[in-house]
Amino acid sequence: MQPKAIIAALALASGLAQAQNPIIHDQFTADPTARVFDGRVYLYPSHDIPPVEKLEGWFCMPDYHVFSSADLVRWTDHGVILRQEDVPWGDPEAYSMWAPDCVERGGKYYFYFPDAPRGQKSFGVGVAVADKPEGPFTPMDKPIEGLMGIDPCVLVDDDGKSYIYWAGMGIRGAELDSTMAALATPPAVMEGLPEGFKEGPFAFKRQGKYYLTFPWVRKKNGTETLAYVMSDNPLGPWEFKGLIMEEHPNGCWTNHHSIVEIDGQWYIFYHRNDYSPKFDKSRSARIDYLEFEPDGTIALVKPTNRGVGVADPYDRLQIDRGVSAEGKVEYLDKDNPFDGWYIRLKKGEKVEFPRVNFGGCAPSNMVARVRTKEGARIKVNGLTMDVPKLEEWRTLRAEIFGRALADADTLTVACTRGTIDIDWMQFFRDETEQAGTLNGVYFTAPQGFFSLPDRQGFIRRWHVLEPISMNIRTNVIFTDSYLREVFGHSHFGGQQTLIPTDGQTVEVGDSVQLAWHSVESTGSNVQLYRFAGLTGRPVYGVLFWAVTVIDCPEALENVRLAAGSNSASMWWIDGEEVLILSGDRRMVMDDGMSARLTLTPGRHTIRAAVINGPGMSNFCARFIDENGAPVTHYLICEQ
Ligand code: FUB
Repeated sequence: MQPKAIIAALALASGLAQAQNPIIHDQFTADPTARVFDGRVYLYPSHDIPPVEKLEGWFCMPDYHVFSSADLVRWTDHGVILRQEDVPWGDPEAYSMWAPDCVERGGKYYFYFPDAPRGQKSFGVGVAVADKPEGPFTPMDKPIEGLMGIDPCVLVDDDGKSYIYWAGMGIRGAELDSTMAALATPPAVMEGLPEGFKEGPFAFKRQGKYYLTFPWVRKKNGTETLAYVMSDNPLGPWEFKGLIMEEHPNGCWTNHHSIVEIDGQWYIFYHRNDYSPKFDKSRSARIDYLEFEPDGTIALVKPTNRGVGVADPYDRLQIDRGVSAEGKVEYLDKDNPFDGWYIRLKKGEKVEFPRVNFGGCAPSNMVARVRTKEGARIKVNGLTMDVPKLEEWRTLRAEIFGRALADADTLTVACTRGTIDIDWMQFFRDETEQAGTLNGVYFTAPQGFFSLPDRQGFIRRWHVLEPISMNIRTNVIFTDSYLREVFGHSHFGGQQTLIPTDGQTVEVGDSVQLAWHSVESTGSNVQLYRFAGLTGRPVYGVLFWAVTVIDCPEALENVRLAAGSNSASMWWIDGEEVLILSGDRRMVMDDGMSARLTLTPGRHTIRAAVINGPGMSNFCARFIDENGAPVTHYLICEQ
């Protein structure tokens, strides 16, 4: 089935998109430590800001925010939880609040953070405590004694013991005492790690094995990979196992990560300088899936822009974050990377956006922010959107039909003509349609006893019977004789005489009860396909009956009934056949016309039968005069 795309300009207000990579869109977020507390994921990153003068070209980190998410897709910023000015022992102007961690123990949340002690050129690690994961956190008066270094990470073991790891002349570790703020054992260099610069330790336990993971510069003049060692003991000795992630392809020197299991799936949180391509000390947190091999080793993670989680297509999908072998991804505005990206697709290229959930509902509209110099055509899971030439970015809407997307879990956008830039896409379902009411976008309830033909003379008020199911696979069978036979067959009592009321039912075939609905179509074409969907009936292989009554205050002389339908139809006035539209038809206004008619003053019944196999059923009907002008001086009434 080929849908028809209607394109109209829309002015949509800009809003926050869902979080593909990077996951936080309005600030830099480095060194992301993720923890799960009470089923919710909390993210404790550090916060890069553009460097103050004395730190030009270096890290500049004044405070910490905490973020949380229930689905790894939408993130809530709970605001600042600790500022450098709040740390009693810290230099309030050092901007040295590097990679933190947070763990829960006995109902308290312990936040570990590096900072520069006042008057010293080194780093200490402080602890701030809260009753809730999002704070408020109160920093302790002094840093952890005997610990000099950065990037603290705490492992709370199954036996209740806790261990702290940090970076300072290699990776070190020690047991914490029960206060969670003092070392219970002397710091020890972790043995068994590879040569080369290392920092940012993150330790976790899985299936009885300890994993110590860390950023590692494996090559001379290289940048950081993520690597790991394993052990049977929390403080080693360790055995080197290999890489978790290779160097960033864009040259970002640091990487820093955390690894967490959420509902049985493992994830890696890490960073890259997505929003700061020219300065790699302004970084952004990302997430990807992480898998273990059967022997417990970690499979190499290839960073993606798509990230993790299931996206809601009824919210904006940053289609440029999809997977594309050929499409070129560019910043929307090179001077303002926080504006995000777009993807350029040439004819024959495509982008796939995996893990979308339409919830089994067929969207009725597709909206895309696009630009194309010469005009282009895209196919979205086979649904066509023709885009006219647009020099500037525009938001376009295309009406879509059918259920092609309802069960899709990957959105595939392919360019089949021209070249197109796509920023985002969003789908809309007609909420009233979902609710199954006929008082919505395509139909409203008729108001009062009378309605008028519209300005073009179209009759919008009808009683429509829920469609009768027919086993029709093709519309080529709709010859005049076929139609006369099918429409002449008695499907229900009063087929040619009944003027129904809203909700009245008729019995069709063997005990199938179908209801009549009184509707006012919101457009001049009566969208029977939508009507069928809204009434919960089949939309293909269907026979519709429609009736309306007109009241002529004076005679309508030499008028013609002009109708169009998808697919074939037959029309009667006061029980007399006046028009047949046979064959496999598309709906075109005035597609067929009756002979000249004169309608006497008073009431007349117009009845239509529309039959369709695999197409989108609809019809339109009006009276026109001898010059083809619409006839409008009559009333359409309830009975
Ligand atoms: O964010 C500042 C430092 O950069 C971190 O502490 C290191 O791990 C590196 O990511």
